[in-house]
Amino acid sequence: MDFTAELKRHVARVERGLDQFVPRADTRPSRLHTAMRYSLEAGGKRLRPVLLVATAELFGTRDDSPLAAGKADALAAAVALECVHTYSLIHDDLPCMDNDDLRRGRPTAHKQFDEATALLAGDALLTHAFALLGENYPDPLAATLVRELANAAGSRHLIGGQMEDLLAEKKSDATPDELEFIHLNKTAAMIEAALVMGGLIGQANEDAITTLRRAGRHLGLAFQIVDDILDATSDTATLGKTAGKDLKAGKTTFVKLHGLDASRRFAQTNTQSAAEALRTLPGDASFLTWLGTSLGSRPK
Ligand code: GRG
Repeated sequence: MDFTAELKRHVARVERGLDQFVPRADTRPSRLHTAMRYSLEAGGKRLRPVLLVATAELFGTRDDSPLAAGKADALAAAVALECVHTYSLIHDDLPCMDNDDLRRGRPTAHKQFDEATALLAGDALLTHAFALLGENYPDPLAATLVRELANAAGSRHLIGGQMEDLLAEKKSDATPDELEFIHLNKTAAMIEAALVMGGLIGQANEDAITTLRRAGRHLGLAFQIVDDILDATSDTATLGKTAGKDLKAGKTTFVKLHGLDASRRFAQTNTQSAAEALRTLPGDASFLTWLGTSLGSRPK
């Protein structure tokens, strides 16, 4: 399989889905819908939605697959996940949080529009995600997907991870346990949700869902460790967001706690654990494994 071509196919499909499932910019109030699309369309790797559709395909949901009969299409859920992810980025960049000027290579939403519009665009993307799940999936699948996404994005995971991150930033000396909580929840939970939601849409059995959870958690941890490494070693132009910010702020990261070499080893170990879990799934998980592995050497 040509994995790079496969990745391009998935990304192109996700981009079309974003256009299809998000209200047009001229929908009233146009300023709000323009801001929502501004942040969504700024690019981004589309990692989470690609993981979701690729996992669903692993269980036979591809439109032209003979296995697809009776299975739901994964695209609306992939868009929902990217909407939640983009909301979290918009809010993370606000002056009351990370106060950043650059995201996905463009001025952040509050710089391009204003703080109130950015706040509302984030709120609207978050809300829209759940409308998409409710509108595009039959019961009981819709309820299961809503529960999975709400849990991953909620106070015990994404938002909880962000809260502990803000608290840890103030004291500049987070413990390894606090750092693990932050990474598992702020980053890994949404990556875990990508794999699990894909599996749910593909009607994966309970054992497979448990395996997807484990793989997602390891992938998420590896992804965050590499994010910390890139913050310390890359530059703003390549990343499309401010580089060196964590170090400058004295923030505790994997790199600060363990050093670059150990961080690289830690990322590799987690990638391998994810690959081992994926190998036990029915079907050909080689694309997912390749994608997970390539995240370790990603430039941004
Ligand atoms: C405001 C509730 C709330 C949460 C914010 C996403 C987030 C939590 C903070 C952003 C800062 C950060 C380093 C988060 C860790 C997860 C991460 C690396 C997000 C960036 O994801 P990418 O690299 O971004 O997939 P793109 O732009 O490629 O989609």
